[in-house]
Amino acid sequence: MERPERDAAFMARAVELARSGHGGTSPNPVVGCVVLDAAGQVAGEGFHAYAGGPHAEVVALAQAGERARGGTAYVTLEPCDHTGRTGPCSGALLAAGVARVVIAVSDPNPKAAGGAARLRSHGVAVTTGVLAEAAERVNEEWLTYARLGRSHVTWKFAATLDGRSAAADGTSQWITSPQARADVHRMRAAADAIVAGIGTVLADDPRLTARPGPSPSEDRPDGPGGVPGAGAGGRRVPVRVVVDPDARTPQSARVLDDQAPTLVAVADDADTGLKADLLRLPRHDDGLDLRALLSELAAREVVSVFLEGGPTLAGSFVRQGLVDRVVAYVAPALLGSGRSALGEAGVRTIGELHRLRFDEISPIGPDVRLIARPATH
Ligand code: AOF
Ligand code: ZN
Repeated sequence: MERPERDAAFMARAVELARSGHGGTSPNPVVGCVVLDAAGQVAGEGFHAYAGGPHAEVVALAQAGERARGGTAYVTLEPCDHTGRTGPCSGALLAAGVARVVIAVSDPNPKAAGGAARLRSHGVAVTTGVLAEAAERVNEEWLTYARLGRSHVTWKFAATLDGRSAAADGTSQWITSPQARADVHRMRAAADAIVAGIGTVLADDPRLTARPGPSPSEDRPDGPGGVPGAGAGGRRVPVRVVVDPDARTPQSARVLDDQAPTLVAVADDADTGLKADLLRLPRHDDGLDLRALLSELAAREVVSVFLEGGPTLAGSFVRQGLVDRVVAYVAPALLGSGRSALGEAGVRTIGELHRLRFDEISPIGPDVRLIARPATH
């Protein structure tokens, strides 16, 4: 029997469970699952914690044991129907005797999809699309990667209330608070790649490494920095990517140290003797074809990109329509003249402005964190 309000409430819990896996599952999705017994009581909960680990459904079913028989499973992503790193969840749900499965979002991965159809063909009642928006949001990086075959891009910047990221003389230290910088580190550590432009590498010589906690003395203010270290659960260290069309990265740049892998993206006609892992890409406008960059990164299982460092590069990403999420840390301060957070973004007249939507507004210490997405997303 369908009960929309109850369904939404249990799916909301499954979305929360999925969120617990965030930052650890790449290149796999975040997935949450709640299993009810036949009487409608919660019998098991689970989430996917790391690629290669048990799927959310399997974790929740194990907890429920025999109580799953005749019960209902709520899953944020269509149960898989394949044997990849682990066995098919459709089969596990059938073996457990679950009578009904409620799904938020269909699986866009052609290798794994088909779980809903298999369950239905075995007489299980299947409801889809429940709380789809929230389940899309929690898994947005992976869904972008799986649907579009490119990495998902978060552009992060810190600025004053009047939108400046550096003073007129180029200094930019400590626009935002230590709390905001700690928050940036948490976000950065959850990404698979940290991307900066050659301008930032030449101006600031950042390490572009990520680690979980704040360490202001080692840190750069609002640009990348910090000491290396893996995030939770021994996950991969984010790969560092320098967008450097003309191969101007100095061999001595800190981004080329041995603390994390680094890719230097150069134009396919760039002439260079740089000893580094080079990624050759077509040119586009004044820079590189960034869509090609994101496809190449996706081929290397980079699901999520954290873009920082450089208004010029950020402008190119915006111009090429490749920013999926903007995270802005805004300090209650004014600079007036100074460098804008965003460079040339292809807007000639007001009708061409890039319209976004604010999705989250959170105070962080004395600052504000704004999360916005393109109005079309
Ligand atoms: C997950 N966790 O909880 C669910 C997934 O490589 P595998 O065998 O782990 O399979 C990965 C695919 O399984 C993944 O791309 C997605 O399509 C599907 N569902 N994956 O990692 C889960 N339910
Ligand atoms: Zn599965």
